[in-house]
Amino acid sequence: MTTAQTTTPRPDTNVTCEANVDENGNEVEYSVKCVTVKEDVRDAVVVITRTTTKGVARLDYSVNPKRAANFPTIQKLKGRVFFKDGEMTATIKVPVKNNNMKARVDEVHIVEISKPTTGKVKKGKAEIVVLDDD
Ligand SMILES: [Ca+2]
Ligand SMILES: [Ca+2]
Repeated sequence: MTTAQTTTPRPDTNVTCEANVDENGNEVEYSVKCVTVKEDVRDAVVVITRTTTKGVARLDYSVNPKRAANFPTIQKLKGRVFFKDGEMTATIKVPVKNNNMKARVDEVHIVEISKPTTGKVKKGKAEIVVLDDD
């Protein structure tokens, strides 16, 4: 008859928290920047910055209208964005559909980042402004 082995819980050395803190030992923070584009830009490139280059990370993002134009060029969007090891910035490409219609107002959308796999969100919301060219 075998006796059940009793194991003492030990710290799991496979778990690494290196991506949670920056070089100064502070918790990693993510910020998203506002961007203004012309309607014929094809993609509005939204830049997310983090306070480290270490480790991989993933965030969720969403794009929603704040001030909708009468002829919108950006659709609602949801997705995920990834940081590779060594990268301090990651980008979201938001497709912009050019049209021939004159907008009453330039449209404004809110891009929001959330749920980073490491660290925390510092500035989670930014505007995408699309300038009409008709
Ligand atoms: Ca146009
Ligand atoms: Ca237009």
